[in-house]
Amino acid sequence: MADYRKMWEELGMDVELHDQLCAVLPQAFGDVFLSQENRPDSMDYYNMVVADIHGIRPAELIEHQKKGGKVFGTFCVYVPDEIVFAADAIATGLCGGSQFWVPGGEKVLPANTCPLIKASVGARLDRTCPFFRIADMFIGETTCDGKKKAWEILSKDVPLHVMDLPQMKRAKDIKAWAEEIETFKNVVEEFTGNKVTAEKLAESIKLINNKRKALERLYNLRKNENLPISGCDVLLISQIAFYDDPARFTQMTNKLCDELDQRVKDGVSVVPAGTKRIMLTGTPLAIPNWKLHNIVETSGAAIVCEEMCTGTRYFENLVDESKTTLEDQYMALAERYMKINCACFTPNEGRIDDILRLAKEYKVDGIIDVNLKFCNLYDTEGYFVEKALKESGIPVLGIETDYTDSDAGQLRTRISAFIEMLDNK
Ligand code: BJ8
Repeated sequence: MADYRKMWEELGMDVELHDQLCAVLPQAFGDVFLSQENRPDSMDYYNMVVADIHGIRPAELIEHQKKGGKVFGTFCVYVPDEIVFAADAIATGLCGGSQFWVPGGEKVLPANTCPLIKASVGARLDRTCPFFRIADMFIGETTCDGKKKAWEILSKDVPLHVMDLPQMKRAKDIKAWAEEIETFKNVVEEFTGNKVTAEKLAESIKLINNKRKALERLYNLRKNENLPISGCDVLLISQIAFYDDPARFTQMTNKLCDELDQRVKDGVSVVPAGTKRIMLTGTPLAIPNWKLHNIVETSGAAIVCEEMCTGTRYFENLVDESKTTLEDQYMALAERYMKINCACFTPNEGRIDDILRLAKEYKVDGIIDVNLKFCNLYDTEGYFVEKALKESGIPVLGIETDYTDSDAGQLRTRISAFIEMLDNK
């Protein structure tokens, strides 16, 4: 990692505590990613981004701020980045995926809060993540109860706007979300001093749609029998998508896909023929949470799809680009975002349909239903997920985990037994 100490100090970070994180990340990254064989050459870009994760992109964001631009930090795939970019601002994902930040969150939150929320709050309050220092405004949403209450705590420390997400999908809810998007636009305009015009919004809708298309192209390549890229690498790319510059990310991901297209033509696979194909479904895997992918892919199976917010929920469905007035664009955005099927909605049958559809499209042999500890929403919905999969004859393993490594051995045992059962089917 290059020396960014001065930048971190100027951000008011606890640099000594942060050093402890910097000391372990390269090792973890090397163990999970660099040890893989036959990786595509184009992964070099993503390796570089992660190697300097707290340096390169933060420095770009600070440059943007020096020119008078604003940075908005987000925590959920329902928050429309399009509005932010249309105001010449930058949106960056902020979800915490490391145990390193959890104790900081536990200072103010109940211990039985999900690790994603604890890590996100801890990263801000302990001042150990540059992204959480740089963001001028945080954007929360009314998804789960834990997040709603966490916003109240974070808002004492940083400007924070909460978007009121409906929890049903009737016509009036979609209309309400379109109105909420308009309110968000007003907040962003006021905060940045920049006007969001229909032309600007049309441009940013294209920008983000192009990112979605690149990710979809990448995912489609995983549908091949010969798997051109590992699940670990795709997870990393999905995680980077949340904070990299969208135009550059799109370009680099399309470049990677060109290489993968060639691999498919040449019949190159990163796993031996007959390797069992696993799909993950459930709660998001925020960076640097690589635990499950690493366990599955070092236990003899391959992950070919993630029905997660760090996965298909992030990129499926495009925003209609044909609208030319702001009113129509808010509605087009609302319609696209309300197609995401998060467990905070009731009912949420669309997610079950998605899982069954994806299982077919990616020709999966088995599914692991992943729940982050204390996420009541996904845990409860797991009942329907597992029931539907059993009825469809798709083997499923339900697991609950957190960000610690304390359950890694036990998870490896259970996942290995699951893969062995698939191998013997
Ligand atoms: S759209 S999954 S990003 S809310 S895991 S914090 S739900 S207790 S992250 Fe999420 Fe948006 Fe839904 Fe996706 Fe709460 Fe559950 Fe924790 Fe969660």
